[in-house]
Parts: sequence; structure tokens; C-alpha cells
Amino acid sequence: MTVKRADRVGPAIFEEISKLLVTKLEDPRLKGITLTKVKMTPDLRIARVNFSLIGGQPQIDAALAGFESARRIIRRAIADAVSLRYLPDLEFFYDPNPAYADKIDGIIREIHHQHRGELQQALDFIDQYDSFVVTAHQNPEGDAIGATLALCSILRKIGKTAHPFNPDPVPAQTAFMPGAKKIIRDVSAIPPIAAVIVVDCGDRDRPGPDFKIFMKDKPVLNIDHHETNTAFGNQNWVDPKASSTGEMIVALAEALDAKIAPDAALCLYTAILTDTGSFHFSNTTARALEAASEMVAAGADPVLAARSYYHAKTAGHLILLADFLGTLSFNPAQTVASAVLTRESYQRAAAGPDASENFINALTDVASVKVAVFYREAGDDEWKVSFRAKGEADVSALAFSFGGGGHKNAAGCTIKGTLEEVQKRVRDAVEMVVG
Ligand SMILES: [Mn+2]
Repeated sequence: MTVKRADRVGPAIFEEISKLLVTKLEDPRLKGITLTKVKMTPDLRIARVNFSLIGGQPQIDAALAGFESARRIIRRAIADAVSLRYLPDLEFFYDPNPAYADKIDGIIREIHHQHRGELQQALDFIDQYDSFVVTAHQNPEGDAIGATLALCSILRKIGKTAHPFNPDPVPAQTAFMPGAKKIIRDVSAIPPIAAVIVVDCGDRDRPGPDFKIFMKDKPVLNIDHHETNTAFGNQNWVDPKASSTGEMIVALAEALDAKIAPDAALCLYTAILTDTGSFHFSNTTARALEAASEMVAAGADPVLAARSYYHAKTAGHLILLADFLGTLSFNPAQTVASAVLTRESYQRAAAGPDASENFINALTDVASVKVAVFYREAGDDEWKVSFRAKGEADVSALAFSFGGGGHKNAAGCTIKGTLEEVQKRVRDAVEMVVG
């Protein structure tokens, strides 16, 4: 227990001294110093404070002297901020190899400032139990599978038992992630566990109906980055500024002082890669890139991730794409692009609707296109219509007017009628949107 507690006290003291360095400590000998780590002895009596700086031995000696004279101020600040039975003694060390710690600490520091209490609660939760089941949402994608598998790996690293669960099959494009084959799919096959961790889920329905019942009488930790998260867990760590749950797990591992194994690093890299749309979306933040960079440093192979996730399609996928593009049409201003796929096309390509999931995005790649429309035959005289909008265009109201829904940039609905009838109705409505 003391060892785990030491792991939490270290980051808290780190935080305090970091703050002091930019606020109160005006000693010129302490300018340009970066803390790299604060390591507690298991009895919590000594805090080993590691720092780095640019310079040679004279600068190191000056910094050590600076810390020496600031010792009293630092200890008082720690006493105020961290409740400890004994105020720890401080030892200062120059860290000659800070590259890894430096970068990760940037991520951690920011998360600490914004969600310090929540991260702390997540650490306490993990501390409290010995065995976990980790799950994500149904129809999992890169972030869901990646965060699930990596978190299990990290929990095992710190001596816990952890089982990955998902009710749905692992999609082919995420099957390369180490451990994907071992994900439990039936709640009745989950071994006895003490607690549940749900990742990448905005609410308690997302892991599926069976798991919702399963977790009813168990302590639940909710780790997620969706803004709409309902805080359904007993403990909730929700950070909408995180690009992905994967990015949060990178920070969690550091806070737990658990070294991320290369296999887990690949999972987390893929989680960040896919949730940022290969670093295309607006959530491609410095923090996301830092976390991805750290995962590459920890052994993730970016080429393997990209090839496996994006370049492992079936022949049917391409046959289907040929049909899709064969129907491509534009309005005269080329601001609206649309394409169609019939049930016959899917049959010929031996592919399901998921194979065409991203086809519509290719239409918005055209510079002039503001709105893209994809008509998919869902049944007799029944069409599933998907919309994508770029820039200021908003397709959510449009989809809503046809009984569907979605977001500003991506929405959909189902419309009854022949293709010609449906296209006519949609065309008129879309023209209103693009003006
Ligand atoms: Mn996600």
C-alpha cells in the first residue's frame, strides 16, 4: 500500500515544485530548470527531486545551491498542498537523461492542472482494487480497442489482474493490435473481478445491454473524452480536451509510474492516430502529438499501425468503391457531390454496409464541395441517406427534417421512395443549405 501511495505523492510534490519554479522562486540560479521526476521513498520520508537544465557542471552546481536555499520555502508549500503525516525531506538530483520524462511531464502537467482531482480519483480507484474488467463501447473502433487493451496491459504491469471485454467482434482493421484475439465477448465468461473500468463511453449504455446489467452492482471507473459524458461511474475522469481515450491512458500510465510495453504502445498510438483522423482533425493538439511521439519512442511502429488500419482492405471494398464512384454526380456549381450504392453492388462485392462507411468522405475531398450526399439502398424503396458538410454548411437540420439526426458536419436519415423520388427531395433540401 505504501508503495502505491508513494506513486501518488510524488506527482503531487512534483506539481507543487513546478508551480513554485514559475511563480515564487526568483533565484536566478533556478531559472531554466525543468523538473523531470519526483520519486518518493516507500516510507514517504524522502522526496527525490530530479531536475534537468541546459548547461554544464557550473550551472548544475548553481542550481543545487539554489534549491538548497529554497528548501524551506519548498517544504512549506508542500506542507500546505499535500496532506502527509511526515513532511518529507528533500533531496535534489541533476537528471542527465531527461528527454523521455520531459515530454511526458508536459502532458501530465497539463492534465493535472485541468483534471487533477479526477485523475487522482482514478488513481485511488485503481489502488483500491486488485482485479478489473476493462470495456469500451459496442461497435468498437481504434480508440475503443486500443485503450481497452493498453489499459489491461498497464494494470498488469502494476501487479493487477485485468480482463478486456467487448460485446462485439474486433473489426478486421483493429485485429492487428496485440491481445485483440483475447477480448472476452460474453459477459458470462468474465472471471470474477472486483471493479469495472469503462473507457471511451459517453454513457452507461454504450458497452451494450448485457454489460450494463453486469456492472450494475460493481464499482465503476469511467475514463472518457466525450464532452457529452454523463459521469455515470462511481469515479469519473472525463477530459474533453483529450484527443482520445488513448491519450488519457498514456497520462494514466505515467501517473501510475507504469512503463508502457511496446505492444501497449502500439495500441495507444493507434488509438490516437485513428481518433484524430490520422492527425487531420481539430483534436490534433500538441498534447496528442506528444503522446503519440512518446508511444513511438516506447516501441509503437507507426507504419504497422497505418498499414494495418488504413491499408488492409478487401478486394470487395475496392469493387464497391468503383460502383460508388461510377454514380458520382455534381450540381452545376460543384458545391454538392453525391453518389449511390444499391443492394446489388454490395452483393457483387460480397461486402457489408461497413465497407462503404468512409466513401462519402472522398466526396468532400473536392475543394469546391460543401455538402456530400450518399444514397444507400437499405430495403425495397428505402434509402439510407448520409450527409457530410464542410466549412460553414450544417447538415444536421437537414437530416432532422427527414426524421434523422446527427451533427453539423455529419448526419443521416432514412427516406422511403424510389431513388429518383428520394434524390429529388434531398436535392431540393440540400440546395437550400449550400445557398
Ligand atoms: Mn475515442
